[in-house]
Amino acid sequence: MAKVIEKKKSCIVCGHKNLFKYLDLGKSALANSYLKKSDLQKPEPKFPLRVYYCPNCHLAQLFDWVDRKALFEYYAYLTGKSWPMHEHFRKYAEDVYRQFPNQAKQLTLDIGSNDGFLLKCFQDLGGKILGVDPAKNIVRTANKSGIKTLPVFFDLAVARKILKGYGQAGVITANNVLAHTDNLAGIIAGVKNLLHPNGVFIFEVQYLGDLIRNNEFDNTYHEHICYFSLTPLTKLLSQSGLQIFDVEKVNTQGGSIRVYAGTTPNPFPVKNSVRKILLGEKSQGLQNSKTYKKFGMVPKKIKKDLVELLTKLKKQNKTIVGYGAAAKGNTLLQYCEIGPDLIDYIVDTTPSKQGKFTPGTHIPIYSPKHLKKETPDYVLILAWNYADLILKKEVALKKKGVKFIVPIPKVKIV
Ligand code: JHZ
Ligand code: ZN
Repeated sequence: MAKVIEKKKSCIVCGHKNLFKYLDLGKSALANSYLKKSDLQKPEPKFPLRVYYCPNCHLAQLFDWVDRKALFEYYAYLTGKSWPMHEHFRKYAEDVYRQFPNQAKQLTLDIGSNDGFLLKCFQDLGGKILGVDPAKNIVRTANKSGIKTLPVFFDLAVARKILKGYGQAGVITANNVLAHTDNLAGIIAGVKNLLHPNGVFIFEVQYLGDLIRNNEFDNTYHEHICYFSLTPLTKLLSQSGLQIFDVEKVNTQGGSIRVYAGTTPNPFPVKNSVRKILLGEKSQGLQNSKTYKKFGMVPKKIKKDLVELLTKLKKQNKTIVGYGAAAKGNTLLQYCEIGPDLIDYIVDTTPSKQGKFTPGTHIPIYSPKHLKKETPDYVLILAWNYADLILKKEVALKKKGVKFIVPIPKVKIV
């Protein structure tokens, strides 16, 4: 049974104790814990969802930490099932090969490799690959499909074992992993230990600058312990003998950054991109607690607008369904208290989510084929990070007169 294992009172990066609470979303069931029909009558654990800002190093971090085994050892999200990620990761691997051809000839390790989609792209380019991921259900299929993956949480001990068995890594990647771990120091120490002195550590994290700018409060859930800007990341890595030398903005997950680091002494020249983003963070107010305080008021407004709209439509006898049973959607639905009384069902391409119910709100999830069987009047796009692509893909529904609602950055019908 999942439980809170720690209430984190000090900053993970700098140890500062005087943290400032800026976001309180009440209690929430775990965002990726989809329920079977037989679970619906059972008590469902819910945990507070609160985020704090460190005025010393500017990290934003979760207060209530849930046992990582409950979060990650069985995992519902599959990279390969979100089709826009295919092109993203294919290009990612090509970019790494182009920029770091010598490093890519050595071992490429992906931490939090999920179903191995990115590693497969590296493998197709001729790379020697290895994955590490704690989700036993996913690792099994990754290994079956020829992507060698170790079913563990990556840390220094695991890094040492890999070093013995495979040698140093030229490339280490970790995408949507650093924000998710309760052992940040352990992961970084492992990377430092395993990376070749000329190797490159590349990772993507959702970017706090976009999260704040675009009201993406629903990206808060128990899996996400850290909400990163570049400033605390720079400190975190340098404390462990790694130096960031390049950073670029990427448009995944509502806005992310891809960060490149080498071990000190850094073999790579530090690019101007780093300075530019650091300066941008100052001017955006990411180092000012007022910005966070203001952001803390966003959820209430979105809840009011969304519930008013859906209730009005329901009164007009309109049918409304959800698109994409995303983890973030489960924060949104739970915080807004939107259940099957307003949303009939949600469609999702992930087979392991289909036939299940959303955590906390108990809305049934079906395959996208269901939209043809029971065509609704309105579709609420819960995977709003893909709204443009979904709208393009679903022109047939639009032609039938179906209307789409996007909840973030503000509630609107498109
Ligand atoms: P998507 C996940 O968040 C979980 P989620 C995790 N914690 C994280 O940090 C980020 O990813 C990186 C479906 N879909 O990608 C697929 C359709 O049905 O926004 C997914 O279930 N049809 C690791 O879950 C969901 O929507 C479609 O056309 O918030 C999207 O989830 C498309 C494009 C997606 O991430
Ligand atoms: Zn701090």
